Amino acid sequence: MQDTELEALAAPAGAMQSTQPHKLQLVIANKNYSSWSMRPWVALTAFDIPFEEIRVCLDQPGTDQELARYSPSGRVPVLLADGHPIWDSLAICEYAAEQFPDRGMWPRDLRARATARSVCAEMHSSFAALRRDMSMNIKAFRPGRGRTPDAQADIGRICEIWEQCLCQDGQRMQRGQNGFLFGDFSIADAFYAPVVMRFLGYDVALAPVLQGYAERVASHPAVARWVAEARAEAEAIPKYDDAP
Ligand SMILES: N[C@@H](CCC(=O)N[C@@H](CS)C(=O)NCC(=O)O)C(=O)O
Repeated sequence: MQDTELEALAAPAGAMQSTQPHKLQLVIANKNYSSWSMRPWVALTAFDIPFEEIRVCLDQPGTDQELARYSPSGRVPVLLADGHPIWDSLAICEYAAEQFPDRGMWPRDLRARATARSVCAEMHSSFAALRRDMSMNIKAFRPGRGRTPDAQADIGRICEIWEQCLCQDGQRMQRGQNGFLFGDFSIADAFYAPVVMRFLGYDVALAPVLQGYAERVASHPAVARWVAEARAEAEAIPKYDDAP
């Protein structure tokens, strides 16, 4: 069998036909409140992937109809790739990483990449108490609020993940130099960026190594741009502003 035939067999289904889309549109919600929207927006922005932003303001009279125009699930974020919808934050990042393999959105090392996918999947499927009791609200400063036992347990688990990634044996120097979970900024850091905003906004006390990481994420140009644009948003949604 020829090498090219072997490569074709090894490639994920459909990969050989994949062509770069001409037009990427990312549909998001309010930057102040939408933690799910923040993740792929930060990832695409951090890796210089050009996209048009479509912002739908949550909790308005026409919101549901507007979301239904773009999103099969009625939720955002949605990436429209030449009009084809990808309606989940992790699926969007995976799609971008496949379409732009030269950008290094995932760690290069196989085991590190597997761990990065694991911590993203855990972020995606867990931490319900943190989401409920300490909702993201970039404009607000609410020291100490929302610290229910379940939210505190989620904070503990997130700190454990960060510590494991930042301080792993044999990787400490390499990762420490770059300062992100897997050395260079990756999708994993974009996934934890909304948690960083919560930790800063609710003034969660962190060990110095984790505080340093949180500050590095907050200072990353893509994150800083999202935050600046969130602060500039005019609309306020009482349902979210009055939340814990
Ligand atoms: N698992 C989804 C969750 C998306 C989600 O819950 N999005 C919220 C916005 S932050 C939403 O669209 N809410 C619509 C609404 O509440 O009407 C993802 O990762 O994209």
